[in-house]
Amino acid sequence: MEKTFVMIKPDAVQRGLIGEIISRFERRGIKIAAMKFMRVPHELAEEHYEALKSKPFYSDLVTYITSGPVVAMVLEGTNVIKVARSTMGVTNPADALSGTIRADFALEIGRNVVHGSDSEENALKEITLWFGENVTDWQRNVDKWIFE
Ligand code: IDP
Ligand code: MG
Repeated sequence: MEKTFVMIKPDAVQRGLIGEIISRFERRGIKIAAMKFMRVPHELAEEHYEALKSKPFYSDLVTYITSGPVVAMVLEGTNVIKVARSTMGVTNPADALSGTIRADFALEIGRNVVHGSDSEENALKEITLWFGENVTDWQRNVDKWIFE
């Protein structure tokens, strides 16, 4: 079963949106395989966003992600990399479809409330970076009603 890395960013934590956001994934049928509430160390933020190092917004992005606690998660399910991102909506909340997390809870690209891995390669990289081996393999009783 596919896995992805999702983070509830500091703005969403400060705004009391943790439950709302997790509910969206849970209700869709996505399974939680790991979760932690934490302050992001500067080096971890830099490594997580390494691919964006050359972007003009990179240092603001690292400041944003380290500005308060986040909820880091590993989510599991059929096509979960793609499905988690479609549940989140596109990067700029102004362009996100209504009903997605970013459209429903955010206005600006630099305060877009959630992160989700964008490829199999990055999902694996991010899960390893944030959780190492601490991912829980478990069976839900409802799995047979969600996974064919
Ligand atoms: P994604 O989060 O939808 O995968 P990425 O292009 O990977 O989008 O960018 C990572 C994060 O960097 C975004 O979620 C957003 O917080 C921030 N970001 C991206 N583009 C901009 C920008 O043009 N200005 C400010 N922040 C940006
Ligand atoms: Mg990205």
